[in-house]
Amino acid sequence: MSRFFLWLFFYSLYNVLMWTKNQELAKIFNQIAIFLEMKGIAFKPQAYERVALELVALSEDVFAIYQREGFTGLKKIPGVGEGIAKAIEEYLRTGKIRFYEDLKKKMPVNLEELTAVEGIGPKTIKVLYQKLGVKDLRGLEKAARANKVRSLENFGEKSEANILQSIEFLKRSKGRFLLGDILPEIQAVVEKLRDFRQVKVVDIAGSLRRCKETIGDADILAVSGNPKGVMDFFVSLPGVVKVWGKGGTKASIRMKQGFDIDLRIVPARSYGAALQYFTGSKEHNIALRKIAIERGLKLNEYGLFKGRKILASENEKKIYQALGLAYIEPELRENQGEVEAAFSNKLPRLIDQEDILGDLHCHSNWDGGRDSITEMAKTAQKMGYQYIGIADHTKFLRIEHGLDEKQLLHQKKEIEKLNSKFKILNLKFQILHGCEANILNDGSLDIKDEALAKLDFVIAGVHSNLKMPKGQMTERIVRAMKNPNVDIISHPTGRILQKRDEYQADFPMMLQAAKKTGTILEINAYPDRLDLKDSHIRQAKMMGVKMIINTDSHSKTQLGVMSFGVTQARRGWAEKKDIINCQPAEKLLSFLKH
Ligand code: DGT
Ligand code: CA
Ligand code: CA
Repeated sequence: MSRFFLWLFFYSLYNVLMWTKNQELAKIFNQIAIFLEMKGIAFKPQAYERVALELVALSEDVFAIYQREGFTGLKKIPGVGEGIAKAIEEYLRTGKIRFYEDLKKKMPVNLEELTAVEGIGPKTIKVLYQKLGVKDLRGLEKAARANKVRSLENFGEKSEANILQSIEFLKRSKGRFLLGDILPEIQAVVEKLRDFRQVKVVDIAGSLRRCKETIGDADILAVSGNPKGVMDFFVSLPGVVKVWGKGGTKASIRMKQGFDIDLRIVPARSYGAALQYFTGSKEHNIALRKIAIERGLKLNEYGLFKGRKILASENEKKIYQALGLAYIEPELRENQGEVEAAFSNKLPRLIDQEDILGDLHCHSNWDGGRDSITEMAKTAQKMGYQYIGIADHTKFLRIEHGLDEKQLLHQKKEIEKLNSKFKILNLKFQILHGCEANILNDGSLDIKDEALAKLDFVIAGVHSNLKMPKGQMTERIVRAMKNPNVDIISHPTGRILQKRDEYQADFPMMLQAAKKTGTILEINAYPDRLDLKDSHIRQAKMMGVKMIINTDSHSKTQLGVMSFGVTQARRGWAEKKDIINCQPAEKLLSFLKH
């Protein structure tokens, strides 16, 4: 598959998540679920949550379905019964759902803000509101600082301190957006600009082009014969809620999702220099400028100059060349040694999306996942993969419907059946059977070794007791690595971007243990995890510890987030040889322990 089609595929897969009405409704249904849970109503919350999930995974806009098939069409959406269909219809016709408005009136709390706090759920929100009048994040912080939270039933000094810590974390990450949330939206804006007649060239620059895990604002560059026309078009795009500034060649806007976009129109003859400059990072640019000065040259957003003579300006690659450097990929431009490496021709050959041949950390509907093994496999084949690994949760995780030894055996039979079908059809594709076992407090696993030994691969991860002291947590993970059945450690540091920090664990010690035991570390591609992070990936690579990029998908659409894992790996200087799912299945299995 050509790179363009791969890109298109991921883009459209991601776009599936972008139907706006579906998303608005999903948000409302999730909030209804929380309100109902506060009231202690059974089953209904799960029904609303399920429909919310179905809506975001739907491959069509509900509004289009309703226009075409009316009420009956709505009822065909999985999980949607009479009542929910009526609510959807009401929303599509009036923009409101009265039942939801009533719930909000009775409990006027900012659910989005409060549920963002780690450890705060529906029941807690209710108690906090009823006993302390807490409505939003500010109110919660005030109550916790006044030591009022600890006196509530089921709370204590420790949970109060945890709440404050979590609020601090939220505040620190405020104003930045997850790459995975913002990229599809910016790509949509770029497409609109590209389709606009007067735009000749348009590209993403800034931290988005460098694929940083979080983004302050989006930067777009364009070339046009009519900058003013483009400016007018840009500031009147649908979704613009504020225009911060609008000049002849530069404009800044805020979109309704809360992020800002800077658009700059630059001359075609200096496009390369501008793209280089506005891609950054600032630190990388400063390092380049220093090299230019050392050679008696001048580098700015208009070009590389020797006196008045232009040495390079139109083409970004030529700027690096004229500075005596190999071309540096955007993901590396952080002044972390890439300039020196480019100088001595020692830059890594970064991995590419096309190098990925499969995904091993995928959940099916056997545990809490949404789609069947067959559907997951079909999507993986469409993506051009050679294999997919099914790694459902094991029994300790009850809320995720973790599997026990017996269920794993049943699952194995189903997978064998599917694999023999692929063989008959002569497909170059196979399903590998694994699981994601839980690393318990003492480093043992929640499932018997005999059962694990029968699988193609075993992933193990920490999912409970995340706040252990450093020494204990390190020992816990290292002990799991020593288990001869454990091949891969999932999301090794446990962070959730903008929600919680890494576990307290000694990463260098984890690396040493991984190296010694031949354990593979996961780069979890899920946009709010990206775990390992870039600097960890680089350390692992330097130690010769192998890694695998997995999506941790709980539905087939989520398989598309692989691209975020790939760019993260690139930011960590990873090459094909470092990442085991760049290898065909046979070779990949040879990297595992058994
Ligand atoms: P962000 O938006 O915080 O995620 O990070 P960036 O890297 O996108 O930063 P932004 O939007 O402030 O600026 C875009 C690029 O413009 C930046 O990566 C490098 C360039 N730039 C901005 N300010 C300066 C500066 O003062 N000096 C230099 N050399 N470059 C700058
Ligand atoms: Ca930016
Ligand atoms: Ca900017």
